[in-house]
Amino acid sequence: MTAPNLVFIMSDDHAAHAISAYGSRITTTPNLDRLAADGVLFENAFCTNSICAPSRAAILTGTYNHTNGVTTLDTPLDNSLWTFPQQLQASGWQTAMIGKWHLGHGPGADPTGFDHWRVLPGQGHYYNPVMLEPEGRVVERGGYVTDLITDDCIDWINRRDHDQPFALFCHHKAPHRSWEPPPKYWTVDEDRHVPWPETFLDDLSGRANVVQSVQMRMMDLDPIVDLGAPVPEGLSDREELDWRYQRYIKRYLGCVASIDDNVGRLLDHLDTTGLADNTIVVYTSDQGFFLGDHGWFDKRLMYEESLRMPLLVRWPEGVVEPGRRIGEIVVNVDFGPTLLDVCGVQIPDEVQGRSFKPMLENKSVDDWPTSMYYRYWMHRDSAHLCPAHYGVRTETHKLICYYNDPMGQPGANGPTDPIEYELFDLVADRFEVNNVFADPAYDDVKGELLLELRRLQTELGDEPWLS
Ligand SMILES: [Ca+2]
Repeated sequence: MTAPNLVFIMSDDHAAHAISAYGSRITTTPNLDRLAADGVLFENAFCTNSICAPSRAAILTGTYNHTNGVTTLDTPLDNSLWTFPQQLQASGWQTAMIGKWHLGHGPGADPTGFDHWRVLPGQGHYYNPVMLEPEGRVVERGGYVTDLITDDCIDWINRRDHDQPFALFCHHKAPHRSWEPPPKYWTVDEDRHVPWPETFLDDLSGRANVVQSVQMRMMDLDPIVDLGAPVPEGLSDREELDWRYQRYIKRYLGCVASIDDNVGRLLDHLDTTGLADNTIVVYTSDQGFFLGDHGWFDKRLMYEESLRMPLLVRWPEGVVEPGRRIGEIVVNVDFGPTLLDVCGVQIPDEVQGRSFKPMLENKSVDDWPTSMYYRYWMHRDSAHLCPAHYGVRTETHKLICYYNDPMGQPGANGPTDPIEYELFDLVADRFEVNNVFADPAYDDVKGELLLELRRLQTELGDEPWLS
């Protein structure tokens, strides 16, 4: 087998439940579904910290944020750290990073390990974005960001050295806040009433106080900046809530539709150039997103909609039984070692993640972990007031400890709040509306999960919070 190529497509804040292959109730994504049909779909791929920069750093370095230092949005990536694209480059792959980087800029944080890079500064813009290249070059672009990033990816594929394998990182900005779809999708959903999620009217009773006070409600969206229009006069509270949700979700889904179109365009290009058979295509997002679930937008919390990453892997020469859905828990730090493994490249010992290549080949892995560790550090972040927490998720339960302390982390704010816990039985309560932490019937489960949390922290080298 010749060395495979890699096309790694990552969008920003694209929740799995906005992909039809994941059973979305609100949209269809035919091109992403193509990837799921021809490859495998991971039902339980989770991020280890549900915000942009930390998840990106975890993917690139194969390590948790307490190890790589990118704990919050205000902690750039030290670009002298090992990353899996660097390893691919050193092993003979041509590499390119195009689109959203969001791990800092300048000599200590610019992308490394890439033969070519052209990235958005910070969050970048949806329309007519500026893009950055090595040596401080600034490129002014005219057009819509998702189209432009795809154009650049296709262009780079065409002008690469055809004698070497390649690894292309196509990182979309969309569908990040503030949502600006392309003109094609401005009015397409105008007359549709998008159904509310099951937990849209969740009153959050029984959940931690710090969770009840996050500023992620529909009413916390800025009508002009986020929704593109002032709230119409004369609406009842419930009517305004629905107006906000419809504006929010339609703009979000318009951005998603453009991602899907452009994934299709890239897949078509691999087909027409004869590259598809020997190219691994990955689609993921840096984390999930609340699409009105629990009444919220945004991410950060360890709840399912935010924790879950879409993960689709197409690998024609390696995936056995295409169309399969894989239920094992995998995490973002596993992505790098897996892709190195698939490419036949050695995985260094410092990597904390583990290769799930055998799952692609439909082989069982006897000692694969059945729990995962999560930590969000950015206490009371200025935009959402989301609390600092860590937790453990198993195949059936989730325990979250809101330790509620900024701990001097960049971008985290005081004051410290009292420690609180949540425990969810994911089998009986998949929407996480019933916190059973204080329920005596769950005392045994609670004890086991507290021990498992501590075990994971010890194994991964993280420090528990101490009062
Ligand atoms: Ca993100």
